[in-house]
Amino acid sequence: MPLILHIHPLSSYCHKVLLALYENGTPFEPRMVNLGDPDERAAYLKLSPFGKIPVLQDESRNATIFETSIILDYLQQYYPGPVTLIPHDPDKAREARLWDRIFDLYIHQPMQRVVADVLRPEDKRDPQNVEEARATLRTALDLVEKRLGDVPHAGGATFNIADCAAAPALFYTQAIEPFATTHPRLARYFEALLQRPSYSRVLAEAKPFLKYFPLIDKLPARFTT
Ligand SMILES: N[C@@H](CCC(=O)N[C@@H](CS)C(=O)NCC(=O)O)C(=O)O
Repeated sequence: MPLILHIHPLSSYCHKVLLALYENGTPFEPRMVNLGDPDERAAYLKLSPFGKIPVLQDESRNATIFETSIILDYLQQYYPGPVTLIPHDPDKAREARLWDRIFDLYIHQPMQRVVADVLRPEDKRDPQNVEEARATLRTALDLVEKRLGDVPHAGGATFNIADCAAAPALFYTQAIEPFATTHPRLARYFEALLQRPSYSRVLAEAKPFLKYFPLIDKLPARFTT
């Protein structure tokens, strides 16, 4: 029974898990979720209590896992591959998890707050929320820029969970707080992530859907043309 991953190809949190699966060549069946369809949404809420994607289903173990960091933890425990997503050494593991949290909470989430605001009707927009999200993003980008002076990967010496979190968060952040010239180490790090076959594949699969990203005109043209 293969693993099933409920996803949408445009979803940045889905990219985080896809990256881990592709890095390790883990077999799985992708299942597209359309949260805009009321029936599909109602069925999906039984799997994912907050209605978020992705969700991993492992029928062979009767397990349904949500929250991307926990999905990666699960994959490492039950479906390990050549890439160790979370280091076995406890101190290194804590470091990798810390940077996974920094990317999710202080880059990915504020990036999504800004995008969500663009999607709202004009009279429901919240400029203060957007400015606060942007400020958090800028603080986090500066922090990662400093951090990358010491280590080749955000969470340690080799590719790990923090890199899975970083790639999709940084991809969409380019449309909000472009960092290519202001944060040279971060830009080099992001370029290195783009060179990985796993991430090229994720982006190639997302490309036909990018036209639905509301800030597509703010992404560098090389990703959209
Ligand atoms: N903390 C969650 C975040 C997942 C998340 O926000 N997914 C987005 C797609 S990128 C989603 O499902 N959004 C739909 C919604 O919030 O209704 C995780 O790490 O899995």
